[in-house]
Amino acid sequence: MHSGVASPADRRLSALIRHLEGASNAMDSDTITASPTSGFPGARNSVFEHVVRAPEDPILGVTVAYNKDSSPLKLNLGVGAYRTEEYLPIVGLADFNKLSAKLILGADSPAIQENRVTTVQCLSGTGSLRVGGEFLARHYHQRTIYIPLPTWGNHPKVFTIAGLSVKTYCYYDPVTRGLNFQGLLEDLGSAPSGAIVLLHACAHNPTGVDPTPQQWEQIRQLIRSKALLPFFDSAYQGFASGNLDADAHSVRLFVADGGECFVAQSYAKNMGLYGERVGALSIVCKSADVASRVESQLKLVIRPMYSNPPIHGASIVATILKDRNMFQEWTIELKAMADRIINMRQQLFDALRTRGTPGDWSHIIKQIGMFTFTGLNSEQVAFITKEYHIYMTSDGRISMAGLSSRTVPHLADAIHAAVTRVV
Ligand code: KET
Repeated sequence: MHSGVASPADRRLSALIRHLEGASNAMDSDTITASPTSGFPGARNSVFEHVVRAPEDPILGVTVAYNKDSSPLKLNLGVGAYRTEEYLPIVGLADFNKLSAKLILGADSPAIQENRVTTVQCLSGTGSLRVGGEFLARHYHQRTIYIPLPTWGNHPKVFTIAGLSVKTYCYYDPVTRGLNFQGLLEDLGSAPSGAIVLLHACAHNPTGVDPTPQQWEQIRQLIRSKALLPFFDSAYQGFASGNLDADAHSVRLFVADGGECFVAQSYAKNMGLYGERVGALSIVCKSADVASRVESQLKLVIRPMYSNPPIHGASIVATILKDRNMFQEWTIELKAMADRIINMRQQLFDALRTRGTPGDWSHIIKQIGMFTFTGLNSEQVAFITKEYHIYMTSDGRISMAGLSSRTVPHLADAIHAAVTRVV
């Protein structure tokens, strides 16, 4: 399997192989027990009450039926694979899905215990957003999604191609370099009832500006009072504060009120699995019955898009999430990464102060997550790239993860020159 020269990635994967071997035996022992649900006694019905149960896929559905059969005589001649275990189901690795829901919603989440969350393995964060978007375009009565201004540049493209109509809501105030909370409340307050709202779970990209817990609570109240549908993008869980639970606070706040929401998770950054394309889409519903019908329709979105997801990355994630020691080791590494980024912020801030660079640079240490939204304009960015060979997006966003103590002085020199020479 791993022939040729061993790259660092290959070596990392080889180190995991012994854990992966025998993983299938361990899979049965440590799963989340699903209590029978009586449905959530909410005031309103699910917004997906009308979703009908989709039939199983004519080919992959044969394997689903085969897997459920307990007869020792069973024989699967359905799918065109030399060995039937070669393909994952359309929704991905069951263990990975359960563990992913647990990671974002919390180990003791009533929504999980009540079986009203459906989680499907998708192609990293992007694929999770895309599948969620397309499901909404097909089955939800409101096809407008509000995304923050600014946001990750791929959001409008993903949701437009999925079939939604994209609008923006106020988020960032360039003057204060902080949250335009009033503008946000006004824009969401005047959104049509039922509209979808894209929220960055933590470490907002590109601004590094997150609402406070009190502001999140006000946002939640507004969203619920207007029956807006929250769609969380969680691409940086653990990367903002270094604590997985703290970084899931916003999502858990919304799930705790019993209402419905979507969550797209990515393991690209927090597990360094960029190239494995491993992520998950969870849809929290009002009842187990709705969740299972929603899942049946998610399969109809996925099957013609890419059929079923790859197995390797999800196996790595599941192996780490279910092993107490590996999980512990991972949380320690995450904390170290988050702390290193915070340390880089401090070093860059200090370096600019030492140089007497004009302007208030305190936002560098205030912002959260991987990125600093410097406030440099596109001309200054072009100048820095041309004269200093430092590359960043034209909106002035720099990835703090790419910085080291060795390169901070070079960047500080470049920023200093840009703000003093290019207006
Ligand atoms: N959401 C956000 C907010 C995000 O920043 C990214 C990636 C993704 C989703 C998708 O990540 P995936 O690799 O599909 O799990 N952002 C970085 C990389 C990229 O643009 O693809 C970035 O902003 O640089």
